[in-house]
Amino acid sequence: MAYRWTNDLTAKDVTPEAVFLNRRQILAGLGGVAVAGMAGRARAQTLDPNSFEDITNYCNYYEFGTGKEDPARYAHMLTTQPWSIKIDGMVDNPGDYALSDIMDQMAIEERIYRFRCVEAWSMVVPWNGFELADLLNLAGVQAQAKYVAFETVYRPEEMPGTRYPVLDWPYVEGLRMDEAMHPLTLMATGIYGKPMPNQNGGPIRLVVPWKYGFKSIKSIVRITLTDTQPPTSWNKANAREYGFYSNVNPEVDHPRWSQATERPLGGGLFSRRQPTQMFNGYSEVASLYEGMDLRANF
Ligand SMILES: Nc1nc2c(c(=O)[nH]1)N[C@H]1C(S)=C(S)[C@@H](COP(=O)(O)O)O[C@H]1N2
Ligand SMILES: [Mo]
Repeated sequence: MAYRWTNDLTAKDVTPEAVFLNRRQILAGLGGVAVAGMAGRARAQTLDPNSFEDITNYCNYYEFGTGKEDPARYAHMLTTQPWSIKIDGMVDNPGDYALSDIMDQMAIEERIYRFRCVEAWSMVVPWNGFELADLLNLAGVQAQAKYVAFETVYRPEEMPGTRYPVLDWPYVEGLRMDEAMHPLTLMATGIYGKPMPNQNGGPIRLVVPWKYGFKSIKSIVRITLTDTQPPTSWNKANAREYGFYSNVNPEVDHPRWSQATERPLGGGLFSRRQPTQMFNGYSEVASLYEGMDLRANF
């Protein structure tokens, strides 16, 4: 497993180091990057990742408690080795896939993504991982499959937060097939080149950077290909507040607060709200929703 992390990704101008980045990283990994026509020079939007400390100590992982610091305190209780993912439903090769076998077959990339929680805070995370599409192709998606359903591990004895009926456990999420297959959609296995900390969804979690954070389900043990839209935890908990799509959208407010701006984490005293971007800045996904009313399909 080769890590190709480089701090050069935060530089304002991507200089000759760009040679070492593959096309996917240039198009997708930097999010805000536009490949300039001039002399093949790529120009990066400044996207300074939050610190490892910030990213791993301010978390949402309700299976370990609803406080932002609960996951960092309790998630060590979760056994993450060995780990396997059951892939079932409309696939040619259903079965239990050992994470170690999956990792052997995947090229691990770095992706620096903006991350926007529905609660209106945001951060920038240097994830390591592989595209969900690569895993789905390994399993062989059948033509009739239209959605992908995900499930988080559920072990009450290792997850003190599940004693409380905050959500209907296990935590479940879902994507439409074209969203799941999009090259931005990542199965993340690390942060800053380190294995994924349990509190951030170790050993493997989803990252869908143009959607609110709760779509990025943690500690995945099951992936099911289906022809019907799967139930999702937050939608089951409050359908009026949390839709299936949950694309970041500054024009569609949460019923209880505005989504027009967000508070970047880690700014300390100088923390200022910044405008929220449509699709969290990942405008390349807009074509997936062409012709859809994004207010009705929130
Ligand atoms: N299983 C599970 N996945 C989850 C959550 C959760 O409570 N349980 N919280 C979600 C929410 S609301 C957010 S904002 C992100 C937070 O990811 P982070 O803690 O790595 O920043 O995880 C998402 N995935
Ligand atoms: Mo969130």
